[in-house]
Amino acid sequence: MYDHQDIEKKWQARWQQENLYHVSEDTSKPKYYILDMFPYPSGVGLHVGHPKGYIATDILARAKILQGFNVLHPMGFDAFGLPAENYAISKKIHPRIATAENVANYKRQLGLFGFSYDWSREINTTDPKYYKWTQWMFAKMFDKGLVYESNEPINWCPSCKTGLANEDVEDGKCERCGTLVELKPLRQWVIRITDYAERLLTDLDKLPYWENSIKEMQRNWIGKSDGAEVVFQIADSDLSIKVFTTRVDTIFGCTYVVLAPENKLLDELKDQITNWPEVAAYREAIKNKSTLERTDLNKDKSGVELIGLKAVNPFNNESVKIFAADYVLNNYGTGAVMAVPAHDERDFEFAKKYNLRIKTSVAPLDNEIISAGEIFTADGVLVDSGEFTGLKSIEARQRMSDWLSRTDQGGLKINYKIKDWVFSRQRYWGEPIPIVHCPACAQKIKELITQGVDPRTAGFSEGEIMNPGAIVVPDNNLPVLLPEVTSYEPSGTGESPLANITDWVATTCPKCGGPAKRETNTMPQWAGSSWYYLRYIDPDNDQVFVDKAKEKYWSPVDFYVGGAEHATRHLIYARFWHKFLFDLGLVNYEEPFTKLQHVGLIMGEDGRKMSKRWGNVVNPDEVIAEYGADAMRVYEMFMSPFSESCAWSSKGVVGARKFLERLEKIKISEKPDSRKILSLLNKTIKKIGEDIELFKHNTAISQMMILVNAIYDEGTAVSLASYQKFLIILAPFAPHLAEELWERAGNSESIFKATWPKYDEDLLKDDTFVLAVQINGKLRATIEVSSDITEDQARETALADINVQKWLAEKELIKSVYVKGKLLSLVIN
Ligand code: ANZ
Ligand code: ZN
Repeated sequence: MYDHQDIEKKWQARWQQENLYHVSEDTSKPKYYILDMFPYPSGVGLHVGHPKGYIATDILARAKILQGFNVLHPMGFDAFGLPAENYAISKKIHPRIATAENVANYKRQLGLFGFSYDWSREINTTDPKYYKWTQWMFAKMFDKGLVYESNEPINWCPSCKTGLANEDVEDGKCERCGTLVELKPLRQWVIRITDYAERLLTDLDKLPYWENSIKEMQRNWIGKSDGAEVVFQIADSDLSIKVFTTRVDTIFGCTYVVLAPENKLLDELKDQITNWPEVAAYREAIKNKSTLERTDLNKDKSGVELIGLKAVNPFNNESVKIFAADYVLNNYGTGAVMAVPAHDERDFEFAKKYNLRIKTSVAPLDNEIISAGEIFTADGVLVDSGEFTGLKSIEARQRMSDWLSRTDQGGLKINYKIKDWVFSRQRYWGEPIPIVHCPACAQKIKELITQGVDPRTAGFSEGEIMNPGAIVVPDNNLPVLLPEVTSYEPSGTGESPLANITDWVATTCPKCGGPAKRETNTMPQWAGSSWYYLRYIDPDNDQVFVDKAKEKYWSPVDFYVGGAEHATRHLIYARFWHKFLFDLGLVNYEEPFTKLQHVGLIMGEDGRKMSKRWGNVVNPDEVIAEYGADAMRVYEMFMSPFSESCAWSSKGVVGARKFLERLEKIKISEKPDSRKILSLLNKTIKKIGEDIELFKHNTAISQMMILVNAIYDEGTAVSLASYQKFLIILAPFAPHLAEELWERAGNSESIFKATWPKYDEDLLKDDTFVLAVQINGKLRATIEVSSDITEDQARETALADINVQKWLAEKELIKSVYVKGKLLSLVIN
């Protein structure tokens, strides 16, 4: 009888009692660290899509345990941030209480699956014992001068009422709520992640076990761009415009220059711009336009000429018009471009609209004719380009950049698309930023600098000197606890709700003891998740965030599984954060994750994304109650290749359940197994071992199904030895049922204390061979036959073969000789 409810309850309790999944460092065994992207516990609980990755890592963890590894397989909760806070606001429950309830519910649900987590290592990013270290690491970044205060316009979500990092914006919309983001000037803390851009890029080559698609997404996000900067003097002015271009070879075709409307240079040039009111009005008009709208090729271009000003092309001293136009972004390159309408699409569109000159300076190499109204954007050969005429684009770029640096008018320049990390949020539910603002210290730093004294000699850190008045909270005052509040709704003013708690805000400066104010912005959700995998290694340590020797033993993470949506967010932040800790000598390896695997989504039965809106959400609690966790596990692993998305099917669960019911009925036989069964079992052992590692669970399961069918063909019974081997390879997939059958077979210890079976190479060979049939010494037929065929059977089989019969017609068989496993020789007259 397969009573899944009894069986699953029984074994989950037993595992817990025996503390089966508790691990510690053990140098006698190879280590294996398997990590899931930890969930943020939302109010609605898990749907059946969430655990897909967890099932796969659990299978890997259990297989590795059986294979003799010391396996670290932890779980925790990423519980700060907008989803938790928005849920709390909508339900009018304090986020701390709501989060605790949600975590409890998630743990209950995860428990139903029988996962092999070492729960003694559970972490929660909202626990002060945890976020103390998040704050501590931020403070180290601050000390190192990697953090700066800025008032630049940033992405602002009017619905979430907070500033966002570039990574939080998808197609111009807030990644959380889908609202179109605006640009808003805001005081904010920014981390200089761009200092790590080159390493984040080149070290991708050290990650051979990452999926290429994810590495490519990171490369694009980092967006390295090789080009040149060129200085255009402004005619009759001391000022100049620096542009960034990847196509300096086209510069003889430059017919105007464009500044981003926000470019500060405009303010400096104000007095010389005769149509300033028009320019100012344009600036105002485009203020809230999203980056997406501004850069979309298909959107109508707009701009305004700066009348009264001309820019001088350093290569030919030609004076060209200057525009302010919003297709140029202020926060990329230099916020200014040289426009070459003959060779750049956007410039071309703009030039057509404003009737500007279009001048060709690069021609195709193969004399291809460009028809009128078409532009040539590829590399080619320079024309009408002074002394550079005739050069190919690549060489021209090099020579022209050399000339620029020789004449001090620019030169080679590399730009990255990745932006510094906007790290403050104007929300309640996050880690307080461990900074206080002290006017006296600001004054002191100013004075020291005017006296020519290095403020470092007075005990100020690099960060404090860079951000005068911002004093970092010293280690022994951490954590800065998130204060209890009654009203935590976002204010929308650009101030965090913490700003209203005056007795919390008012504090004393840890440097000078004078009155100071606490920073009231909080950290983004990405903060706590940037280093959590390190904390699992040493979760209770209150001296350091992780003991370096333990870290050396367990790191790097061997296998990391999670959603592809994190490719350019969490996975960039965590790699950066890790490199920073590595530079401080606090961790042993430069990259945190050796192997990365993304999970394909599970869609609703109707093929749509599972959502309350479509009413197609399947709750795992119900599936498990009806069919059991093991059936659910087997089904989710069997439904499709792991990284592909696939629709849920209730029929599929029934199929998985039937498979388990069938194998539950297999009996133990006294007789030895047939060669066929032994061969199939050994093939299955080999295949399952390989497939689990490759995350090809679907083919592993179908191989087990083939084996079970073969056992049914032979009386539904196998020898005890074979039966036990089969249970062990089944155990990672259906751990409860495997334990139960293991016990019924007479074992008293958990199946997870057993050893993964070795397969026998000899038995992998097919149990058939190809019989060569010779007639009078000539090869006349080849027939596949069973390995245990007798001489008589071989002759009968040969004589029945039509290729043999052809030669036998009206002839008499005189003699036959059989060479076992190879050949049958017939002699006829
Ligand atoms: C002149 C030119 C001629 C350009 C040509 C391209 C083709 P990536 O690869 O993205 O780095 N550009 C530079 N700064 C910009 C900004 N702040 N906003 C909008 N566009 C900007 O592209 C660099 C190219 O994008 C630069 O090279 C510049 O246009 C434009 F036939 O300069 B190019
Ligand atoms: Zn002070």
